Amino acid sequence: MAIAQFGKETSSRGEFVRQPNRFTDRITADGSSGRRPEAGRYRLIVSLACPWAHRALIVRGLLGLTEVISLGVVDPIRDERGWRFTLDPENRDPVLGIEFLSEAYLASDPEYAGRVTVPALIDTVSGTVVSNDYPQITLDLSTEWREFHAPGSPDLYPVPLRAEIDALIESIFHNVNNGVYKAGFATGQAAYEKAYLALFAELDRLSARLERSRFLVGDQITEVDIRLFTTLVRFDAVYHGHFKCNREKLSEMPVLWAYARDLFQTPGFGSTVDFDHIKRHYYVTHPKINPTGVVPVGPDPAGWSVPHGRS
Ligand SMILES: N[C@@H](CCC(=O)N[C@@H](CS)C(=O)NCC(=O)O)C(=O)O
Repeated sequence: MAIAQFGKETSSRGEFVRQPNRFTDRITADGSSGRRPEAGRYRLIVSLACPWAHRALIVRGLLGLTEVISLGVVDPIRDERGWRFTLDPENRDPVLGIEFLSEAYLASDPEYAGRVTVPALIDTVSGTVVSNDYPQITLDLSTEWREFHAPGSPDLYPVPLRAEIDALIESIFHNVNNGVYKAGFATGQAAYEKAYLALFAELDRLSARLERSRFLVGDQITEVDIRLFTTLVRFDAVYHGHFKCNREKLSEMPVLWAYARDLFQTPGFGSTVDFDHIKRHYYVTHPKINPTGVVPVGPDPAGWSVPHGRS
């Protein structure tokens, strides 16, 4: 069996099995979780390369929470000690005062031995991790932080649409968001092909759906569009080549490509996309997949600004 990129998360059949999220505390509007929303107290740590962190970055912006929840951005390249704050003066996060995200994880759980992941929501008072539970972080920003939402901000998780949104979230997570990782991190042919087929079957279903409606659930952007977007925007730059998801490029799937451009051109989306961080992260930090660490120059991002023609 080939050597896996993440050995502890690879099954004997060569399948990638993602680790559970360790920190799952919540910040709730009524404080019943022991924490309530507070302006300036919590800090969101992201990598601009990471699709799971990217969701939180988009939602925070769309809801007008940028002055309420501060943002720290890690270097897209991890060293053996993990995510680093080398983009900040003196290589330290200016608010938390730490050089490595692992310091916050270990302050929260000195025994922590899993991967130190982004996004992470940190309590700036204690310096500990409140949550690295990325699916819950965005839902809580939408539903529990309402008192701080900017006037007129969208409802990304409307109550009457939740059953439909949740069902799509589930299949998109398994087949697309995590599906590209299952293809890319597979160490066996069968595991890879299974993930590849499931991915493109789901993309075909989504494409058919998006032929009929502008967004995944009706004519408004919801949480599930954001979750699909963060995978689609990385597709041609990374997943098509590096993760071998190459039946077609996104730019060769007309409906999905126009839909992705529609979102990209919506305020709060395109400005959060950093193709340099995205490409350097994947191509440099997966040495089992790309041993040379050479980062591709293309594709030309100019296509993202071509009018999408959707309405
Ligand atoms: N928390 C989830 C998802 C978040 C995640 O995987 N983030 C990636 C970046 S896209 C990360 O932080 N990886 C750190 C590592 O692999 O050491 C997980 O543990 O799988």
